[in-house]
Amino acid sequence: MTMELDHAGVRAQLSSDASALNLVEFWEQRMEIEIEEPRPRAVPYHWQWSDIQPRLAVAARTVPIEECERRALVFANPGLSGKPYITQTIFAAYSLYNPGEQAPVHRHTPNASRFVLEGKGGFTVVNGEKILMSRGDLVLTPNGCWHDHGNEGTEPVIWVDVLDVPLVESLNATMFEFDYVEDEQRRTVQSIAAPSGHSTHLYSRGGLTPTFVDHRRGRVDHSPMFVYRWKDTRAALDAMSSLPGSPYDAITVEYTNPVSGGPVMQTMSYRSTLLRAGERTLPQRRTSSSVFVVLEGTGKTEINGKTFEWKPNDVFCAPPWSWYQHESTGGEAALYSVTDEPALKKLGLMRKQARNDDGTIFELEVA
Ligand code: GTQ
Ligand code: FE2
Repeated sequence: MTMELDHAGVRAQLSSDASALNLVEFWEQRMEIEIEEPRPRAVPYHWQWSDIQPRLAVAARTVPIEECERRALVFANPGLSGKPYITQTIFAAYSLYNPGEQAPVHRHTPNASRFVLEGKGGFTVVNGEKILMSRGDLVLTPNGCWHDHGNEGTEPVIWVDVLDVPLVESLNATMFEFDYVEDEQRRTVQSIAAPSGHSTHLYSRGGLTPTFVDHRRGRVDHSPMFVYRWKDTRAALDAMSSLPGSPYDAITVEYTNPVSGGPVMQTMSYRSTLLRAGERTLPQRRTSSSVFVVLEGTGKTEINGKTFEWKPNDVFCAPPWSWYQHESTGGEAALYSVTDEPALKKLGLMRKQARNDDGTIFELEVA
């Protein structure tokens, strides 16, 4: 037996021993570990309202609410092998409730929100506060807050749910609870315990915070204001619309916790962007992932060289570290977006870059 064979034999034995001992040889997998740039499995993708709306209508006719509890068509990013995730950290879905339907009360560790697209009469009860909503309103049901939904109107209501389900699940911290008890009885809906308009009356005027209430409204820290009205957001965007804005984000506002000034939830940041007529942002990329919902206008967004032309109620996503830039093509446009930026920031992993017209790439400050 030669030395070489010996050596090869020893190495082969090492490999099979390692495998039997549940060890992996670093040098066999280092390409999977020493990654130079983020390698998201999620891909840039766009869902058109014209494809979704008829299927939601079929689901509304044929899937009883008792069977589904929440009648949702969930975005499954084609890069994520059929998982119901729009990016590796974010879950999103279109939900439809027919008049009179109800989703039973529950709570969970994933943070959740809905952003209303159609219909009047939809409501969510969050920790005893009943919130009626209409187009463009953002309603929060953060980690640990009891919530039930319903539709007391005369037409179907449709909204977009956004949750941090995959992020929480990647940490194996998912918990859903359905055993809501009031007066020692198990209930499927909450009784109303807060005055109508509570969140709005207490918190909706920027720069003024009430001193006579406990701002903690749940098990963990989050915004005590559970609803952000589109009419307020639109008015804010309008009031800012003659300012230069940002070359990367145009006129963007973040929905903030009125007490801390920080994001409304610990893991996700919610924003609305106004693109002025013909405005085109410069390309940027971020280590966070983004989900966009078109509220007003038409436009196109280029993500990693692919162009997505959008219309109202369309949804699209930009995975981490993908270059993206927006352009309005029919007058003003308004985009609503959600990112996992607060989670990345807390972990020291948030980075942003921009690219100039001449191709130069430079770092943007992470605020
Ligand atoms: O509205 O409470 O799409 O708990 C998925 C899980 C919606 C909700 C979803 C949920 C909800
Ligand atoms: Fe929920």
